[in-house]
Amino acid sequence: MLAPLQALIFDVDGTLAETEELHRAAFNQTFPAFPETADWHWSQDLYAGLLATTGGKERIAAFWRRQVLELPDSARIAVIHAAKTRAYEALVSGGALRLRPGIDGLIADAEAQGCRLAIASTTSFANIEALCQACFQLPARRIFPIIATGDEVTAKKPAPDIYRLALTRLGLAPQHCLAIEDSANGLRAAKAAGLRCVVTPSLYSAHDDFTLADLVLDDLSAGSGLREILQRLNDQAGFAMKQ
Ligand code: XBP
Ligand code: MG
Repeated sequence: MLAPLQALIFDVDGTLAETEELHRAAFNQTFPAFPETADWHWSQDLYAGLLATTGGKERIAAFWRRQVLELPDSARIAVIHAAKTRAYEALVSGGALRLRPGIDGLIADAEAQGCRLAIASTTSFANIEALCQACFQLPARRIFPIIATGDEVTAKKPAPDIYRLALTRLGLAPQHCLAIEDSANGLRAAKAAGLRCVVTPSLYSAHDDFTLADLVLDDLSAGSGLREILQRLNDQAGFAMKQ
C-alpha cells in the first residue's frame, strides 16, 4: 500500500539557501562588541568543525568550553547570540542570499499538487522570516504555514524533537511527509522522527555521511521536480502523490 504524500518539511540553513557563510559573518561581526569574545574570529576551517554543534547559542558555548574558559551563564550567551541574530537579519535583508536551485519549483509543484509545506529548523523564527522576506518577498507563514524552530524544543538536531513538533502541528504521521535536508545532523533528526528524507548537500556538509538518506541529489533543480523525486523514492517502495 502506497503512502500518499501530504506534506514537505523543509530544513532552512543550507537547504533553502546557502546561509552558513552569512551566519559565520554575523558571528564574526558580533564578537568584537563583547569583552569576553572580543578576540574571537571563526575561520571557514574552524566553522566547519563547529557546525557539528547545531544552534548558535550552543555553538558559542561549545567554543567557550573548547578554550577551557569558564562558561558564562546562559543569559549572557543569549545576549551575545541576540546581537548575532540582529547582525544576521541585517545581512539577509541586505540581499545577500539566493534560494538554492530548484527550491522555487519544488514549492510550486507542492502547492499545485495540494501538498502542504512546513519548516523544521534549528534557527530562530526571526531568521526564517528575514530569509523568506528577502528571497520570496513574502512572510514565512504565507509559504510555510507550519514552522517548528530550535528554541521551541529542548533538544536541537540531530535529536528528532523539531521534526516531531512539525509533525504534531501538521497533525500528520511521518509516513505521509517527506523531509528535505542538507546535513548529516538534519538527516539524523528526520530519520529519528520516522521520516523519509531527501538530502541536497551544501557548502559545509558536502563531506557528511548520508548513508541514511532515502535519496541524495546535488540540488533540487534536476529532473522534473516533485513528481520525479517521488518516482525515484517510489522505486525504492512506499510513496505516491496525494490523490
Ligand atoms: C542550522 C544551525 C544553525 C545556524 C545558526 O542547522 O545549526 O545553528 O548555523 O542559527 P540546521 P542560529 O540547518 O540543521 O537546522 O544562530 O539562529 O541558531
Ligand atoms: Mg541545514
